[in-house]
Amino acid sequence: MPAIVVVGGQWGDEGKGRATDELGDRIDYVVRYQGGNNAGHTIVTPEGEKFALHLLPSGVITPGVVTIIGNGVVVDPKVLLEEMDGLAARGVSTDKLLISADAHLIMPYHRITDKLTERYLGVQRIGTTGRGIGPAYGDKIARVGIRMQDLLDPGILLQKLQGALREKNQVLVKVYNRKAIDVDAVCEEYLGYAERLRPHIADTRLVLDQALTAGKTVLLEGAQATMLDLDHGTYPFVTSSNPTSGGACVGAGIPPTRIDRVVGVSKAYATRVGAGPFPTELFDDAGEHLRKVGAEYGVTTGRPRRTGWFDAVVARYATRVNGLTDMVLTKLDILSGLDRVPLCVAYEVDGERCDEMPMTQTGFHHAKPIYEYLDGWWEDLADIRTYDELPANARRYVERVEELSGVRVSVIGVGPRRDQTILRF
Ligand code: 2SA
Ligand code: GDP
Ligand code: MG
Repeated sequence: MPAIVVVGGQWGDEGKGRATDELGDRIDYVVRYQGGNNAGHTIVTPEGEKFALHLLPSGVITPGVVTIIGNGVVVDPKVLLEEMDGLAARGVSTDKLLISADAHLIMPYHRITDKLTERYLGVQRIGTTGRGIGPAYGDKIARVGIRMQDLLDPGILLQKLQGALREKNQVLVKVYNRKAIDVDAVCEEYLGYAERLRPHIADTRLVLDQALTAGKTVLLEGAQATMLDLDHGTYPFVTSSNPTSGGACVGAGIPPTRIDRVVGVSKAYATRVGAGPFPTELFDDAGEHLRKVGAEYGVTTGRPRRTGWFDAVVARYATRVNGLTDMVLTKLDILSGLDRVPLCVAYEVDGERCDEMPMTQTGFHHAKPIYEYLDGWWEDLADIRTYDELPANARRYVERVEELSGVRVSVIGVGPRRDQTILRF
């Protein structure tokens, strides 16, 4: 039985949490494979109860689903425990949560460095969430990271902390004029978290192999998105992990031969939070309209999101880089009430038409959208549940998105609730 990847097709916040949750009753395991508590995944039940998840996989809301935090995730244990407690208070069990022994930890000095680096970058800042994500992945790559399994051995934890902080404390004091981090205090704090997390720590790649061999269905839930991918996104304005589908194999320890479907989630328009190029960005009333009607504010930081029209160049790129088999197109309801709906079909880069993603960062910075305009629709879509009931112009929009993106649109979102969904295939 298959493993399915759910990946963001744009710059994040496409509704991946919603797409994962909606598949909940057909899935046995949901795995987060990258990122950390920079993510904010929203789920709204048919009764209107809302959950905003940061570290826990979106399957946690569905009873019986085993949730896994994979080796590719960076875990802030304090935030994780708070999230688990918050769910418990609402009657949601996290007993079935497993955390990879190889997942790296976000340490207090990662959060401090994230904020300091952003401040020092000034106008060139990335616009991070300030959660310590980049510095934690930096330490992983530099081989001075601290992992979940290190929490199980106080001697090793102390030794690794001393090693990591020897150089970092010099930098904090001499470069940034800050206080040095107290090794013993951090060690004690993290050993406290270890007590509670110990029962959840596991060899998750073995668990997943056994599950797949036993015919279970595994969903690999991406955070952030294709255009924020460290290798394939708008570097350096990216996150420090690989949300694209290849990252799912590495970050969960599942081989590519197990993956059967790759579902890309895209909004019917586009948003971005943080700095970096965004060719279809709107700076006028239309952009404000999308932000207001679409409630486009960061789930983790509350920052207003930048808004723009659907970008089919980005969509084609997402199809190609991730090997998408299906697209979930969310928030079609937000586009109701426009006379005409612009769709970016290509770019003009330095006077030339460009149908695919420009090769260089400079090219993408210079990209000007070439729009096609489709007739709009006025009907409220919130209560529509079948494709044929959609206004003809909304169907035309979906079919044009599909044609330009090169992947079938198999699910359409017409509202934030789980049931506000149109299944096409
Ligand atoms: P980081 O913190 O190092 O990962 O930031 C690097 C870039 O990645 C972007 N990023 C995100 N973009 C969209 N949504 C994210 N999650 C939150 C949400 C964001 C929020 O669901 O709304 O609340 O602000 C997310 N996480 C990281 C980030 O904006 C930087 O551009
Ligand atoms: P994620 O990070 O990709 O999981 O997405 P977020 O949760 O950050 O942002 C998506 C937002 O859109 C959330 O507030 C969702 O409740 C909401 N949402 C998802 N799908 C739809 C939809 O089809 N229509 C509307 N109106 N809202 C939606
Ligand atoms: Mg989000």
